[in-house]
Amino acid sequence: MRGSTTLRRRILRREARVCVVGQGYVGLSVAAGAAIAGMQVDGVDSDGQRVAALTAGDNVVPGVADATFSMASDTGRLAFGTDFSVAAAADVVLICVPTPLVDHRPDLSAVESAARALAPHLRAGSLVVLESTTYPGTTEQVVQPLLEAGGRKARRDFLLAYSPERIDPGNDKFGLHNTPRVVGGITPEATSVAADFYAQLVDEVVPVSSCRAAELAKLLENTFRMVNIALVNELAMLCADQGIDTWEVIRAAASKPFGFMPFYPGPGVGGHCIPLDPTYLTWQSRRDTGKPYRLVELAQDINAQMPVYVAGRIVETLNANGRSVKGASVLALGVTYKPDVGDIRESAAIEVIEHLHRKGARIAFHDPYVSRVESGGLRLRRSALTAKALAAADCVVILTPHSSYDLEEVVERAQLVFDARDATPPPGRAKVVTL
Ligand code: SAJ
Repeated sequence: MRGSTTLRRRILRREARVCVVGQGYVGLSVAAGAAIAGMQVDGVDSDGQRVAALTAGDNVVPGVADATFSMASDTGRLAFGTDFSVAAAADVVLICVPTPLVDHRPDLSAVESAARALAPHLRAGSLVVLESTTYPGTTEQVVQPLLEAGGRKARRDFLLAYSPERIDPGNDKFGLHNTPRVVGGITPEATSVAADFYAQLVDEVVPVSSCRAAELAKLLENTFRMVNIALVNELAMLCADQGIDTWEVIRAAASKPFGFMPFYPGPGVGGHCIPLDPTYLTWQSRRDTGKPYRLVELAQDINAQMPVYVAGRIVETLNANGRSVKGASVLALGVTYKPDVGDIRESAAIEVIEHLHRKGARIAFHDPYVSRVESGGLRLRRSALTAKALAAADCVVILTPHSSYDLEEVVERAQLVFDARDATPPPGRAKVVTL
């Protein structure tokens, strides 16, 4: 590309100006990282309220540590706006917008509108990187043509690459700088310049030969998790049929110091990554090859049935203790998608209590992060977690074991406990049934 030497030099000297489109936890994290690394950064977002708050120094983005945000703000090199024309001054443009599923199909509308908005402003001699999680082929087949509609041509006028985000909100062990970055470009030069850019932000860069390899690597990471969770979820069903303690089996298998990685059963798979990313893979495989990705689709089916299965086990537990689920008082502890994260997206715990509600149970819930649940006919306000409430419930159900819970106290006070996460302490488990 014309100007690539100048671009690379500006990047290596950290004089490059960076434009980050999308100021969610992914975009703001990388914008903050670039500012802290010494570069001038413009964070662009279509949400004017979010832009105003960030400009005022308020960290309104869950998943970005306040310390990181204030450190970046204090550099004076981080500005926010809604105007895409700032891209005209940018050496590096990062696209970090959401890629949700709509009716189980990838929705790239945010990526497409970002690319369309950037196209007229794209500067000759710049680098564009897509970070949003997506299916193989998106960068070259969707983003590149939209960017070129502004008159600039990829390879000649701008370089284009893909680098998947690996930001894990709330993870205080791995952050932007110490999580290796996979980078793949439309040309070796694009890969190399993009790798130079990320090398200014992270300790380790992992270059690959193409955008598609990088796009697929991200999907493999999270599909790997989803499939292995399904493996142990189905194991839990088999163990229950045979009276074997699933958790004991997994702990025993995990004693193997090589060739094994433990996963644990539960009410199902929630969150903003694991339930969604594999669908990008299965959808693209069917669309582009006509072939199903059978293992992944089967694993998704297994995980999808866990909320109903867990609700069924709770019904059996009530029944075994002389209670019909109809009219039974059930106190659910933890409704977020995983412990110690205040996020209910795709939460399997909420699906479990919806099923119990439909079977006639009288549901109450507690969760330190959630004050209301309004889903599937449920309209609930958080109940107080008191000794009285624990004792009064026909069954206390542990769905998401936040670390703030005193589960010994819960078991002590409750008449009956269903523990979907093997979270309760061993002694005194007489009235505890585990998944
Ligand atoms: N889950 C199980 N059993 C397990 C592990 C998870 O049932 O053994 C369930 C959780 O309860 C949750 C869902 O699966 O409902 C997803 O859990 P997760 O631990 O994968 O957490 P996420 O969704 O926050 O995944 C993110 C991902 N990070 C990014 O995509 C950048 C994932 O790649 C990380 O591995 C994961 O965080 C992590 O390790 O915390």
